[in-house]
Amino acid sequence: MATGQLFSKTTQALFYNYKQLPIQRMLDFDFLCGRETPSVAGIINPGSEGFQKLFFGQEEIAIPVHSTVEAACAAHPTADVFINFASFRSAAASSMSALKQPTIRVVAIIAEGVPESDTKQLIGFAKANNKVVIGPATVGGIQAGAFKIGDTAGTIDNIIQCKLYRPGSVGFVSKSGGMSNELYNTIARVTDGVYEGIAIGGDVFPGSTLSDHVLRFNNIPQVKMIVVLGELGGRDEYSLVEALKQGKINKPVVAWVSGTCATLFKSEVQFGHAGAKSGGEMESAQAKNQALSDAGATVPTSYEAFEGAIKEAFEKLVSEGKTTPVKEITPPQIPEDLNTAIKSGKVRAPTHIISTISDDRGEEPCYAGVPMSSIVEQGLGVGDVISLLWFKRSLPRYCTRFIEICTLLCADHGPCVSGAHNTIVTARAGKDLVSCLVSGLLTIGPRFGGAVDDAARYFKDAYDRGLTPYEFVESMKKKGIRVPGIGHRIKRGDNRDKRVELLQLYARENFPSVKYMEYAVQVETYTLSKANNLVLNVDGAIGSLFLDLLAGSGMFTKPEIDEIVDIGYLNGLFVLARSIGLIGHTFDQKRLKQPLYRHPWEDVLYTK
Ligand code: Q5B
Repeated sequence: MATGQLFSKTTQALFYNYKQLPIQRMLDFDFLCGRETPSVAGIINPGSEGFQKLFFGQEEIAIPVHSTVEAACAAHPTADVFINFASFRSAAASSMSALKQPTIRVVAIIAEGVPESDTKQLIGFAKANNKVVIGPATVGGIQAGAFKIGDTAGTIDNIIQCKLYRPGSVGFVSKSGGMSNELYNTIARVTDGVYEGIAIGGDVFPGSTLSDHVLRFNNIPQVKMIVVLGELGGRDEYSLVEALKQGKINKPVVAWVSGTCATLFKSEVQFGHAGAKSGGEMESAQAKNQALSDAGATVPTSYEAFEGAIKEAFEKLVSEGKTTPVKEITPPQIPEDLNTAIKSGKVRAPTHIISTISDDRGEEPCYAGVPMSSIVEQGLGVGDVISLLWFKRSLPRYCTRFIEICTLLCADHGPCVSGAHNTIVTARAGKDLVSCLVSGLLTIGPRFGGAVDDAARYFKDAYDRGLTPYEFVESMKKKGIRVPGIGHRIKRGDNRDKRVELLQLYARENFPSVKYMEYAVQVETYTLSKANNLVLNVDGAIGSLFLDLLAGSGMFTKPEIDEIVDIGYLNGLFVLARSIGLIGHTFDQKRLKQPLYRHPWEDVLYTK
């Protein structure tokens, strides 16, 4: 392993596998330490590229996302740490790719369960190429006040409590990541804090060992003493014993090997980590503690006495003038995330959208308060769903059936009508479904299919004001307005629109009152006396009958009816229904592989 510092205040990392929380925690730590550049230069998210927005202090920054390790390293040649959040399945392959990059110096592997044979290969490659592997099965490490790997040291509150926002003078290495949090706290209480802390991970074969890091700490001038937390199982601690015996470490070492309780069990016990299993006397915590003590490390009598031993060693250094405790500083306040602040009731924020018809936040979506499962269980249909989502209430079955009949009858009216024609031309131009659909829908308006609302408005106004059909039609004529809902290109007095007849029949049989429809029929009688094509058309039939539905069902107040007519809900019925046909025409043209449409010259009058 290279001697000395692994990280500095300008170290930047590439983060493999996008995980919002640990990256944000790294960036928050950066802010706390007063770093000028974010410690994450780029993210590698296999298969995707672009940017991820994250906070750097109060500002939002866009961190580039790359799809491969190679692309990320090429884009960020100064980022020399690779933080690997891949799963145990892909951690080895991606770590090897990173180690092979000339720009990468340190690789931290977070995943647990990486096959030991793969780890051995990584270790071999790293050693041969003078690179450092931390992990697998590690939380990572931290250089106080400079750089932090992923979730190391936990929450910002914990980091502040452990004073990790500025360097102290203790080098700390541990097998366990969880216990390293505990020790950061202990060290902060009884010394001037951690300079650097590394969790090597609990696997049988760690990428770098306790002694690797202790030897490194020994070469860092700012580190004045070293704290080691080992655990039972494996022989890693013995390389540290050797280094101590050989006099390679000249700074005070306070060490404890946890797992002394293993002797209380009758049989061999596997503790949390893969490597935490006493394979024999030599690998027991007792034997390793004894060996470390014999080699010159300060080893307390129990874990409880560990804190006291660290305190004593630090105070000795101070009293001997070998170190001066670092001056305390106040870290900056990290702006709280809006969501966290809202949850804790500290702030309130205005919403940007108001919605009253559906809610998908609970266990299942609700339409106007009715859960989806209840819609299915009650055997409700599309008419009921329209009634909930458009009118925000459950209408009686005869009403929802009427809505469904409107939908059935208006679903299509052949390829020659405006909407279908546009859709067909669009489909033949090779456009996608949505383009074909909207190109057809865009023709719906006052002349074609979109006269339902106006028909309702004018019929209601005329009827409510008590105008005779004659007065109504003639007043419209005077204003130069065609009566909406009257007239058709192919339907005639002697060739009525079957749809209109079916709707009228249904309403006469099911509605309590059809006064508006009867009025529309009287208007039709008058207009037919003027011209044979001025029939009550499908728009007029739906418009007048919906007025009867609104007024007769007893489900709407007068102001609510006025609002529905005023806003114009009813063209929605035609739009919804005709979408079915327009989608069908799109599929039809594509299925028939129809070529680009070109209108024939002969069908155009070219004139000046
Ligand atoms: N005249 C529908 O006109 C159409 C008159 C009128 C007074 C009227 C026309 C109209 C109102 C809008 C309306 C919905 C443009 C129609 C639909 C869906 C569809 C379509 C499909 C489907 C047809 C001839 C003479 C002129 C006009 C007069 C015409 N309408 N007078 N009130 N409403 N209606 N739209 O046949 O004296 O000669 O100048 O605008 O309700 O879109 O199947 O095709 O399902 O897809 O082109 O059913 O009625 O008649 O313009 O040659 O006029 O009648 O003033 O009088 P036409 P024009 P004059 S349903």
